[in-house]
Amino acid sequence: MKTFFNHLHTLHQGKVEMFRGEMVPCFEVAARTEHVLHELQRRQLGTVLQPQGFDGAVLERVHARRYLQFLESAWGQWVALDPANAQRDAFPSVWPIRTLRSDVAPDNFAARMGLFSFDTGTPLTAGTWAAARSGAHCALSAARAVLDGDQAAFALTRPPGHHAGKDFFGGYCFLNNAALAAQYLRDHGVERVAVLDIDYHHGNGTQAIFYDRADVLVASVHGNPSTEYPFYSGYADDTGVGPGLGYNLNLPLNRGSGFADWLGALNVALERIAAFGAQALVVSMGMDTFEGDPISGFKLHSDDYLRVGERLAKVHLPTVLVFEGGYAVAEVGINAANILQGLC
Ligand code: Q9C
Ligand code: ZN
Repeated sequence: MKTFFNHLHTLHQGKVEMFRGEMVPCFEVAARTEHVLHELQRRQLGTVLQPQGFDGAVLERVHARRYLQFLESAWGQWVALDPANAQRDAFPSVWPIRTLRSDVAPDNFAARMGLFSFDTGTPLTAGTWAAARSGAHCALSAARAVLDGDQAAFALTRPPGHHAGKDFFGGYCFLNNAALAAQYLRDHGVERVAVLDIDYHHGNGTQAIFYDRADVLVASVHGNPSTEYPFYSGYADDTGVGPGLGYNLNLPLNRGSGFADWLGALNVALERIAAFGAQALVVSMGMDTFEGDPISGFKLHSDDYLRVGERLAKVHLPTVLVFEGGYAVAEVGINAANILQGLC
């Protein structure tokens, strides 16, 4: 299987995120993808390639132009506020919640940062834009490989993507890699695309991007948002809107769930995807369902990921896999490689 590795991922290196009133070291670190790369190479699970280039217009198929322009210019504007900011990650500090205007983009940088974000856990750094754009190109390259006849392809990238919406970042995500891959498949002749999101956290960005559409089915198994991030999205009664009604399937499970319950939910998602008549599958492959994950609450074991890969193989659809979360750094390579090995 081809793996498109984001060779620029280290350009995104957050130092800290805010947690319970304190700045704590980032969980989303560069070593994550390096462990996965190392394990894939050790097991000889396929060819590692760099992404191809894509026109900027491809990103605009999912993201708003003014949001992309914001991301591209953000670091320079952050440093322009104060030269000392060059040593500090950029964070928002104010947001346009209900009753405030979110239709106008203020000139003030902090105000614009809040307009385009939803949490204080997602540092923006000097190389975030370059890393995120190259990561999007990995997902698009994987979609291209599948269009060209590969049965499966893997985008090994960070920062992750599934929390990023059309015009917002958050949850460590800036560009929605899985949504870009799904849209690219749609734009190149695949009529019905399914996105399966198996990250521990609900992929609120992906859900929102396709929420009013019947051509891309989004199905997700994740922690119950009543207690788990991102809290304001991912409930079972988020089912889609307008023409998209019935084309969004959320299968929340309570914190503490183990593999038997999780696999039951996965089977429900895959049955819905089969009934939909999907012609291609995009998997948001979060590995933070692992029992050892420091910020999550499911109890999957390393061997379980072999079974996950085997189950995905039985779907018999051309499949783009996109790396998402997974913060048990020492084990994330083994767990991700287990899915790919089970799939092959
Ligand atoms: N102190 C992904 O897995 N913060 N994003 C949780 C941790 C947000 C996870 C609190 C977690 C976002 C792609
Ligand atoms: Zn996650």
